[in-house]
Amino acid sequence: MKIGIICHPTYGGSGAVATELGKALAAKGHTVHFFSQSVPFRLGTFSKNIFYHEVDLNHYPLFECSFYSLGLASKIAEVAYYDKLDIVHAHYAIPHALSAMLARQILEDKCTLSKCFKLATTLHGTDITVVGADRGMEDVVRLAINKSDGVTSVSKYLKDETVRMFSPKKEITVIPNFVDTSLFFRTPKQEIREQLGIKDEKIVIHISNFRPVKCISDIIRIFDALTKRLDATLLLVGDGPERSESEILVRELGITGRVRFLGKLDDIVPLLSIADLMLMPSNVESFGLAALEAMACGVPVIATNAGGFPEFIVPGRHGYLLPPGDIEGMTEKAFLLLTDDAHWMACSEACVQQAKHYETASLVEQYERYYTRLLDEE
Ligand code: GMT
Repeated sequence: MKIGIICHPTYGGSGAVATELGKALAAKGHTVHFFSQSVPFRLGTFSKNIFYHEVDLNHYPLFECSFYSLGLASKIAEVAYYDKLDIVHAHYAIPHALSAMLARQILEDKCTLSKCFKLATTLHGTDITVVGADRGMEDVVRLAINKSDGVTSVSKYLKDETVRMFSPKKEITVIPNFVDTSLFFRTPKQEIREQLGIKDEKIVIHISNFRPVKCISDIIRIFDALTKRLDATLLLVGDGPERSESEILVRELGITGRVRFLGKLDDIVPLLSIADLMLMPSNVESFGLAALEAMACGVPVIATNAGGFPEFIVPGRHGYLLPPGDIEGMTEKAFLLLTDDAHWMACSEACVQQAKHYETASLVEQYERYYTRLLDEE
């Protein structure tokens, strides 16, 4: 198949899912064209089946807006026409599915619609939250969903939310996030601990784009309470709007010596491999890919019982799920996991087994079958 993938290049789950999907499809012999504003963060090195098309943000001095969506539409139309794309897979309804719809309209005169690409749209969550915050966007998201040939969501939670808010005309298929367990597995390296100046203490980790929804201050407060009872280091990987406030809070609590802000890192396996606990106290996560990647590396997770987490984290077996904002409860569970070695070991092993149910190969096959189904439909 010839597949176009539209994704955000930024540090975040949707870009990671889209990029890993495209790489895996290319490795299976499909031709994959990526469309993005800059090179997606996990795209990596050359592959003969992968093509990358950068979309110009087209800032004109006269206008205060960017023409990204229009530039993207025209780029998709051009590539779809000359490279004969079968499928365009938009990661996010807005603006990506809308740009793909516009590309189809551009092509209407050039090819009959039956020969034009099929549009698959994957919802990752923020489409829905954007509408939650701004009802004025509702119709535009509904249009993108209803005009796609097929829509997938990354969790049952997100599917239910989408049905509740948009009453879409078509069935939404759940295809969860995935992890490549041949890359994400535990290989603890002493030199990583040494480079970080960590001796025998426990290591707590969090990885995200530091958006408010991630509740970074809760992480810092849980960790602060924990360090009053045991020796530990907190690794904060990633960057984003909450970073400065978080650094201030760490200084105010007097725990700068125990907290490392490591910034954005592509290869997180060496850090996950030495971690004892992942904290993800997000207000909501449509799935929570970082938690799954941690589990593949044998790291139990303490997260919230909101959104998609309960679909793959079983409390007591892979970590614990608590209500958003329950700092005290999360601290207690973190303390339990970090002090009961037998319990930690059982959780760590169960996490590795659970991650295998979300193996890249089988989820990529689901996407392939999904594309084939769309292509077979009239
Ligand atoms: O979590 C983020 O802020 C990034 C966001 C994205 O668009 O990259 O992640 C969303 O998509 C991921 C991949 O499907 C999911 O694993 C994340 O849970 C989801 N984030 C939220 O729902 C907050």
